[in-house]
Amino acid sequence: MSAAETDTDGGDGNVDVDAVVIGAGFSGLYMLHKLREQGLDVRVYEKGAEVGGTWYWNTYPGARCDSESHIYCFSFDEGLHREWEWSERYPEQPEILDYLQWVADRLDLHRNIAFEREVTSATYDDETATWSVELADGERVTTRYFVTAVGCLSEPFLPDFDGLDAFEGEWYHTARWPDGEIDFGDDHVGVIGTGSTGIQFISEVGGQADHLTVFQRTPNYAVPARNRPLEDDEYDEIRENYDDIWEQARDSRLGMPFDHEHETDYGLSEDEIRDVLEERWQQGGFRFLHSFEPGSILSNPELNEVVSAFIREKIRGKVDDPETAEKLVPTDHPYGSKRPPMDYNDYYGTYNRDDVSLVDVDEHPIERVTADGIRTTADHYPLDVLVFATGFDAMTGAILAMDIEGKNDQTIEEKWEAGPRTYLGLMTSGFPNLFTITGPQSPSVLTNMPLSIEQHVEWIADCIRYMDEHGYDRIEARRESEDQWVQNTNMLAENMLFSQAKSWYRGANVPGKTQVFTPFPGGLDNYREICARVARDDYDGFELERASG
Ligand code: FAD
Ligand code: NA7
Repeated sequence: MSAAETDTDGGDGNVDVDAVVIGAGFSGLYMLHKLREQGLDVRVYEKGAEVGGTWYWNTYPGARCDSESHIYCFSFDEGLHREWEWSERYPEQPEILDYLQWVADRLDLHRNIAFEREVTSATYDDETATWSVELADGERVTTRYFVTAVGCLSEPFLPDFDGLDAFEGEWYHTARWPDGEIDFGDDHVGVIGTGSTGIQFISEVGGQADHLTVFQRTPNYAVPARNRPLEDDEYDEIRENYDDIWEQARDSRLGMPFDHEHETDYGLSEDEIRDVLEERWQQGGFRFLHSFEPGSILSNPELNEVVSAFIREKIRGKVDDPETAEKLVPTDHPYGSKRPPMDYNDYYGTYNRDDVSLVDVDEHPIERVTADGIRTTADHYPLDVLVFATGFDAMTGAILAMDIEGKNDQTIEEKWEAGPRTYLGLMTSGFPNLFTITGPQSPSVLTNMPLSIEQHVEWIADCIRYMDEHGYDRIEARRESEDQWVQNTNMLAENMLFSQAKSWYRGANVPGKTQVFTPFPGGLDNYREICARVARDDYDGFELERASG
């Protein structure tokens, strides 16, 4: 369906549409629904061939979410979360994609979405307070509001290894997995990366391939997910308490409705702490990070060391070969300072298999990809298939992939050269009427994202309604408010343990990327209050203008 054919009746006066939204994942779907409900003429551009975003692209074996299913969905519409029933605690990618397609059908969203259309650039015109958005095929669309719903984890990162183009086998990045089943039966498969994705892939494919070689740079703390089917009675209970569940999740640091046993470990003996951890270890998932108030685990080095040591011990207990076990035990970063991965399928036990081997590429870095495998500084590993579970250019990659030019011909790339600069993660000064859903310096990836996404979508929609009701045609973040917000976010992160890890939160995974902590670590609960106060105070910290000046 081409843009010209999408069901829009043309924007007011001098624009084609009122709002252009980029992306048709959780964010783009809800933003479209919300703005259309407000009577705006909205056009969504999606470079994929269907809705789903993350769950359209990440179809690798073992892909599933690590938020619990009953909260990894939309909460804004009672009909949606009461009617949809998840099959298990952590659904797999196909089920999540089905859910998002079901939502798009239920809300009749497809008619405003143009698929296989990539936005490549956008230019702001201060005269008319409008954006001219350009697509890869050269088409241009003018709009009042420009909303990026491009995702925090949608720009795959592929390390620039010499020799990849001469590799004679098959290679894939997990975020651009080919359609259809791949039979690894007789293959010697190599996988680079042991983050959340690598851990899912390895425990799924270990035993399927003739041999699986894992190239690990940094060992990770994987906590058991304790996945299982969701029983009917359990679902009945969820439905009965859904309003409380959502309220508790919204009013929490991570957007998850999990109580924590104790605020901190104050006054607890080491054994008492271990008992708390053991009980939460049995519950699994992010309930383990809620053994104590998550903020205290992520900022109190003594408590964190007790938690980290607890997990290290568990890892040693699962791996037969002590040498391999030591390679798998994280010692370079505190638990939680990198995104905590989940273990759905006996990840550490996978290394007890004869047909699975671990290569430490921190000790012996990868030199190059050869025609038939990988060469490290210590050895050569023949491979038929090479899988890059090497993550993403997170938080900024998808935005900076477009050439976005604001006031005074300044591009976002120039503006963010020393790291992203936003106010609330929602707007960046010099780029009026451009809203970034789950943008840098917002809670985003430190939370159960559907709730952060809903909060941003509702805030943006309310803001646009306020502007329309008050006759404003442009809104822009004030530079001083932005500076304050960036400073505040950096200070919070410095006071937590995040600074002690080379993480994608900080862009440390992408060579040459400016390293700053990009999500807002102050908690979704606190952040919601700040955003609500800003809106209540007539959008304090933003510059609002009327066309009539
Ligand atoms: P996305 O789903 O990333 O959608 C963005 C869309 O924008 C994509 O479809 C992309 O094609 C499109 N797009 C980007 N640039 C352009 C352009 N220039 N032109 C046109 N289209 C464009 N979060 C959680 O909270 N819990 C989890 O358990 C969880 N698990 C995850 C597992 C994986 C493997 C990954 C990769 C992420 C996971 N996340 C998880 C984060 C996940 O990204 C979010 O939960 C959520 O799906 C983001 O939705 P979104 O709509 O904001 O972005
Ligand atoms: P991550 O968490 O960024 O993991 C990427 C992995 O790839 C990680 O182990 C990296 O090691 C490794 N990596 C990256 N570049 C290289 C090079 N050049 N050499 C060797 N190893 C490398 O991405 P995921 O996809 O697993 O997870 C991202 C999010 O998506 C996650 O939070 C979930 O929500 C899903 P490193 O640790 O940097 O040493």
